[in-house]
Amino acid sequence: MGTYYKKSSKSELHNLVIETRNSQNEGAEEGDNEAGFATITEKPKLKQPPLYKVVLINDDYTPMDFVVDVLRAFFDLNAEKATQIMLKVHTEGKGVCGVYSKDIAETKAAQVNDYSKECDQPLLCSIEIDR
Ligand code: TYC
Repeated sequence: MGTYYKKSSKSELHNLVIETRNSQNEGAEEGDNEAGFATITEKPKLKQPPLYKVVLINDDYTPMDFVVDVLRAFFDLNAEKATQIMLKVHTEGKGVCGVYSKDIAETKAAQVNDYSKECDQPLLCSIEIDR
């Protein structure tokens, strides 16, 4: 409801915020401090930044070996893991190569698409929100 300032016995200026519960401070807890002033404890307002999945899409033309090489080169995967992901994409239609911040995910997908074009392969990579 407002911000009130009151001098404490130590002559320090204390910032006393008194608010009623509403949609903006859901989860806030009201109480009293040792000095008897009304206090409010609010949830931290910072959120975790979103993460994005880099997704490889199946097609009928790109050679399996090319896909495995791409996965090893751009996603730092070993031959076994790269083969697993390639086969998952091949059988299920798409598969996750990795999960990154938005910038990194966009860059990786663009690198794969640029490289595939350079090599005249139709292989496609996209990103999807993870959380
Ligand atoms: N389906 C392709 C083939 O049979 C292989 C392939 C796998 C292509 C994964 C794209 O993202 C892909 N040669």
